[in-house]
Amino acid sequence: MRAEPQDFSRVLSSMCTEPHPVAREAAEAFLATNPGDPGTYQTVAELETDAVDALGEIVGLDDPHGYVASGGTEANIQAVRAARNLAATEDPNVVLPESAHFSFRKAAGLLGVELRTAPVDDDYRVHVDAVTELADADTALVVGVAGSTEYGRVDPLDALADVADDAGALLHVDAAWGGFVLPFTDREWRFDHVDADTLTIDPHKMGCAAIPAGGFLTRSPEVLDALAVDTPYLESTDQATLTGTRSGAGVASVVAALEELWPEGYREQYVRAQNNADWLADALAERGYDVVEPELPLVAADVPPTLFDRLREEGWRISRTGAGELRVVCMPHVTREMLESFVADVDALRRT
Ligand code: 0PR
Repeated sequence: MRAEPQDFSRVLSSMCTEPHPVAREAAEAFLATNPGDPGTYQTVAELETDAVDALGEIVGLDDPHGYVASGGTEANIQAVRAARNLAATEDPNVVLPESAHFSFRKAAGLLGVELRTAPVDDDYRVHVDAVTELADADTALVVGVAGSTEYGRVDPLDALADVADDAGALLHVDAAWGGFVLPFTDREWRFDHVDADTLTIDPHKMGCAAIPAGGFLTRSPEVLDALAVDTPYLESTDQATLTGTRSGAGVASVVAALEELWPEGYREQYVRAQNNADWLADALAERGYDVVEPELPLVAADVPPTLFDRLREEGWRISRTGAGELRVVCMPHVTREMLESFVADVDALRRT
């Protein structure tokens, strides 16, 4: 094979990043292990317990239950699946913000649940009144996003917990991207602030672990029980994960990254990313573009489509929001020098 792996020097669109060197090393060492078969691959199974405990500390859970999933999609599907399996209705629905990730649409299709989508307000947070109106006795799950894919916003999670409680539904918090930056802000998103039942937090995004490493966490063992199937020919008796054979590389890299970076390394990473996002937002605003205030390290700005296309032709990996804005995610590999060079290209290309 002669292909070069990804060059990150112009990647501004991704929610993934280069893994930390210790995470890369751990991933390589555990490439041939399968935490889906803990009776055989005992070391990686023990590492997964360590990973879940460490993620529990980040999300404010003393006694966490869960596992290292393949990513946010799997974790979100599992949240819907657990809620559906626990719901006492034949016709379950899930109420979620329109800003929720498209993985919930996959979950709904797979699991036969109805999705009820609530609009967001002027600041891209879900309208709690709309959620309240959509929820009823058949609601199995209410979803809130902590760090939304397009604008990095955090929904009013406490209010959503109340709505879920009134409807007899579970609350799921999707912190797939936000989970490793929110600890360093004053936002209330953790299990010890919010009465959430399940949560997604992806080490392969801001956590600097190797792909695939997602996190599915819950406060109650009943949720995992609701996901478990019997496994007659394995040493272990049941399995709650969605996939069978899984990546031991992902699991080991989570433990390595967290040992190395939690909390100080992640704090420094957050401060640098947020400063970069604020700098880019100011630079784009100074040039007359409408910019969405970056509350977390993610910038959206309304630049003309022709400029967007020219920047892509220059090799910048940038993406667009549903509304068509330029979207830049200030991941750890995104340096100030990269952004300066990007803004220099904006200046050069907007005049042509
Ligand atoms: N939840 C949130 C809030 C997410 O942002 C994402 C992924 C997921 C769940 C799903 O995670 P996995 O992909 O690990 O299953 N976020 C977007 C995505 O990759 C990020 C994105 C969007 C990246 C648009 C690039 C882009 O052009 O789907």
